Parts: sequence; structure tokens; C-alpha cells
Amino acid sequence: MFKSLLAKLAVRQMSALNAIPVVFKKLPSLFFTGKIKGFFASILAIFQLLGVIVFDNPGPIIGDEIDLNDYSIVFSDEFNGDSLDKDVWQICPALGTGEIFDESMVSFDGNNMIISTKYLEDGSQGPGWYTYGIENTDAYSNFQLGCYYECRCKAPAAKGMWSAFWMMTKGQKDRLKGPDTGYTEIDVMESFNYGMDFANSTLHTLHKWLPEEGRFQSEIVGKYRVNKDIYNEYVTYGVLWTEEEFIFYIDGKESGRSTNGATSDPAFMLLTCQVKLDGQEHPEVLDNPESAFPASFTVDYVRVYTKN
Ligand SMILES: [Ca+2]
Repeated sequence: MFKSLLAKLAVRQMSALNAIPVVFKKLPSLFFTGKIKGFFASILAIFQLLGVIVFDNPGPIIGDEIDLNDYSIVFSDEFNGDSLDKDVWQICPALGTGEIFDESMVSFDGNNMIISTKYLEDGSQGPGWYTYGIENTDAYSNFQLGCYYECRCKAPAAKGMWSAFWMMTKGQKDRLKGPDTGYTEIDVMESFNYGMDFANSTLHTLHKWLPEEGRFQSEIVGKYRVNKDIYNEYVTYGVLWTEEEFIFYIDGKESGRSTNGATSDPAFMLLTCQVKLDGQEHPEVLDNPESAFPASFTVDYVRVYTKN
């Protein structure tokens, strides 16, 4: 029976199960060295891990910190200017959830790029929910494995918003021109729980398009509880892309890892803010007070590091 129960657990729940003894082993040394705060934080983490296994709740972030001392920045956009660098970024094609991407919704405050979202009666493409999304131009779509990709941002504080920092391997663009060889989508940060259960949490997800089977193979690597107000405080979300796996980080601390979709195909990055409309009769976005808009997805920077 225990075996059949185990078989029903998703990979993220199995990771939580495997993490419990690791955290448990640290308890005596934390207690006997007087690190009482760490001791109780570990006890709490064990309960949170049980919540992941039993209820599929967001889990705690308990991994090691990434050491970037051995890394150098090979690409960055600090978004400190007053416009989008069109050599690097272009508008992301529509993502099919019903919102309208319009460049008028992107602005700069000297330190950040801000993607604003608002319903406009008189928008350039008629009435609708206006927002924006960017992806790398072809010239900047050759990011490689071996690098650490990081974005520092604040998620929009409105119900029904879906902000994301993600990557896609080049096969996604190439399939439009030639044979479809498949691709991997790496969702480093997805935030859509403002004002709902599991606010202040984020998802890491991998989707692998298998053209010969005509389907996506998807894996939620994990849902993670960030111990911060992610709508008003900056958080960094990152992924270290190695030959064998994707290792995810939140504020520099490992949150989860996966071998699914490990690939050497080059990739491009995307920053998008969707509105969860999806043809719903009553989308959650309508439950916000008027004062919630324009909602802002605030991005301080995107950086790519490579090992020296
Ligand atoms: Ca900045």
C-alpha cells in the first residue's frame, strides 16, 4: 500500500519526502550549538514539507545558496534607462489568454522597467485588458547551458495577474521556419496568486514539446513559499542550467531542481504579464478594487552569469 501511495506522488512531492530526513538530521546540531532560531525554522520546514506531500501546498526554500564568486556577468539589462533596448528585446507574440500586449503599457522610472496592466475602453486595439510582454530578439536568442539566469522583480499586486520570467529553447522559434525538432520551456518564475490562497508563492515549471508525439511533457518542479511580500519587495528568481538539470533559486537559495527537459539547445528569455482571462465568465481580475490598477510588474534587472 505504501508503494502504491508513493507512486501517486508527483516529483515535487517526492522531493519534499526526500528532503525531510535531510532537514531532520540537522536538528541536533542546531539545538546543541544554540542556533535556536534555525532549529525552530527547521521544525517549521518539516511541517511545510509534510504539507507539500499531503496537500500539495507550496514548500519552503531550504537548499544551499548559489556562490556567484566564480561567475562573471555575460549579459545584463539593468533597465536603468528610459526606453527598451530594441536590439535586445521585442514584443512577445500574443500568448492566447485574451489580454492585449501594447507598448504603451511599458515605462521606466530610472531603475526599473514597469509593465502596467489596466482595462482600457479606448485602447489602440479597442476595449480590453492592456498589458505587455517582451522576449529576446533573434540576435539575443543564443543563451547557453552552463549559465545562471536571474531576474530581480516585484510581482503585480492585483488578483488575476500572471507575471512571469521564463525561457524557451530556440526550437520554439525555428519550428515556424523548418522542421519541428521540439523545444523546452523553462518557467523560472510564475506568480498568479495575489489575494488568494498561496499568495507570496511562485512556481517553477518545465514543459517539453515532443513533436513526434504531438504533446507537451510538463512538470511542476515545485511551488515555493517566499518569506516576503513579493508584491512590494524585490525577489530574485534564477535558474542554473547545467548539462543534466535545471537548478532553481529564489533570493539566491536553491528551491528545486529537475532533469526533465535537460537540453543543449540555445534559448531566449521572456518577461511577460498576462491577465488570466481564458474566456472565463467571471475572470478573477474583476474582483479587484479600482485602485488596484494600473497593476505593475516591476523588473529591476535581468542578468546572465557564466562560470569563469
Ligand atoms: Ca535596475
